[in-house]
Amino acid sequence: MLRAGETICAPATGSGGAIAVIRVSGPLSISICEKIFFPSEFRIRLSEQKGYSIVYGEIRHSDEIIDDVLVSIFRAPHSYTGEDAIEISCHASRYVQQKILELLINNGAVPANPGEFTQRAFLNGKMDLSQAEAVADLIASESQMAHRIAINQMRGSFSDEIRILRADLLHFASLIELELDFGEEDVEFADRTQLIQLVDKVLSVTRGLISSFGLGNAVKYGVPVAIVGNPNTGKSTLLNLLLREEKAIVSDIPGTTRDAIEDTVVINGIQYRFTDTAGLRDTGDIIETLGIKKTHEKIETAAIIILVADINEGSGALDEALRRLRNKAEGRNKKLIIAVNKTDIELQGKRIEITSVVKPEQDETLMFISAKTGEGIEELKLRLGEVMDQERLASENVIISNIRHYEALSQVTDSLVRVREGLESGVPEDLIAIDIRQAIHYLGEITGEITNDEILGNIFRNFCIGK
Ligand SMILES: Nc1nc2c(ncn2[C@@H]2O[C@H](COP(=O)(O)OP(=O)(O)OP(=O)(O)O)[C@@H](O)[C@H]2O)c(=O)[nH]1
Ligand SMILES: [Mg+2]
Repeated sequence: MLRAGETICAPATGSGGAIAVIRVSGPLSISICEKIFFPSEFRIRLSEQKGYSIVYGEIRHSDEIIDDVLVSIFRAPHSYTGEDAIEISCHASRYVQQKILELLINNGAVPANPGEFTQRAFLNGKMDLSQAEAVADLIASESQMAHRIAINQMRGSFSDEIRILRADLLHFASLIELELDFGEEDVEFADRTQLIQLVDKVLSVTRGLISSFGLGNAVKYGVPVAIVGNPNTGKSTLLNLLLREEKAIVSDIPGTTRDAIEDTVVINGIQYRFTDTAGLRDTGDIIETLGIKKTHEKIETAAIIILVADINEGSGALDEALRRLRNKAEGRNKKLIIAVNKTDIELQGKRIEITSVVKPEQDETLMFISAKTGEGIEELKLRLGEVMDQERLASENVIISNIRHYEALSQVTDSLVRVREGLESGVPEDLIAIDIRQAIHYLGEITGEITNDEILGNIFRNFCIGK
């Protein structure tokens, strides 16, 4: 997998646009490019240029001019990868790009693997592993919040936090191991109470990070929101309104929606994944029954549920729907928004009746909307943001969104819980030291201080080519 001596090349830009960038990195970058690139100022030699300079000229193959290009020169270690590197800005024709890559390869470069530029940056110490992962997250980010989490991680705030924890634990380990060295003499260098305090401090940080994962993960992939309710209450109308698109079929026939219909939209900086579902009722229709089964599955996986009710069906129907939903969501940390719909055709007194009978519990909100006129929709959107803990997202707190980090932090926490128990119940130092070492190991895996080909392979395989 490691082939640091090679010079790699790949297109760095996606399809579309007028200009494309081809990236070259490795010890022979400049000399390979010199063979195919001819500066318009003929006295200029690429190999004599300083880093961060740009040269204008032609890419040629024998006598054939392939393109007018700009060549940017980077000198090790001042490049993304830390190696000598070249970026060729050419026109975005697929033919031109292919031709330039061919020329580069014929002159000694090799095609880059997915993520190989970033992997080299990691191996050359330009960034740690969690920062490298954040690069991929940044490229994939589609909302302000996903962007914020990625950029914080890329700038190293998460890595810093992990490194502090690791340093704390290394200090702890050294105290314990010192005692081990003096094993026979029964000395205690480390004050137990202080050790317990240190473990508690680290534990509170790792637990905080772990608990941010649900939020971080939802923000990264779109917060799953299930729109559920009785047939004909206006679920599909609401979906279309939120997506600003006629995505789902709307009709006055109960049981119109049979399959779960899903799409994402960014509202106030957060991406949501809304799923419109088949209305819940007993039916003999086989297809509809399958749809209703899907609705139940969506309720399971949603972070937020919007229960849509028809205002004119009154509190009885709503209470019944609510009771069933609460039973189903019992014990799971789901937020519920009760959206009483069709306020535009409210029969007199219905709103008052519903408000006086239906009592939202904790994590539930009752609101009145019209999916037809848009009344109350802004409030609904705001409420979605509040439910998503927007303040916490906007704060400087580190939020993790990467399952690999989550799993490593869970291991750290498990090890530290054992350490704490061990300290309290007087377990021998050598056993405690093992758990401490394990916690340190897993923290090191996050930043890449400890790594192996398998971990690296898993991470960089998911990158695109050219990154
Ligand atoms: N007046 C009024 N009619 C609405 C409103 N929302 C939906 N409707 C109408 O109610 C009927 C049912 O709407 P749908 O959006 O298809 O309802 P649904 O909940 O998706 O229905 P199923 O898919 O059958 O479960 C349609 O005729 C809509 O035009 C509203 O806010 N006001
Ligand atoms: Mg529908």
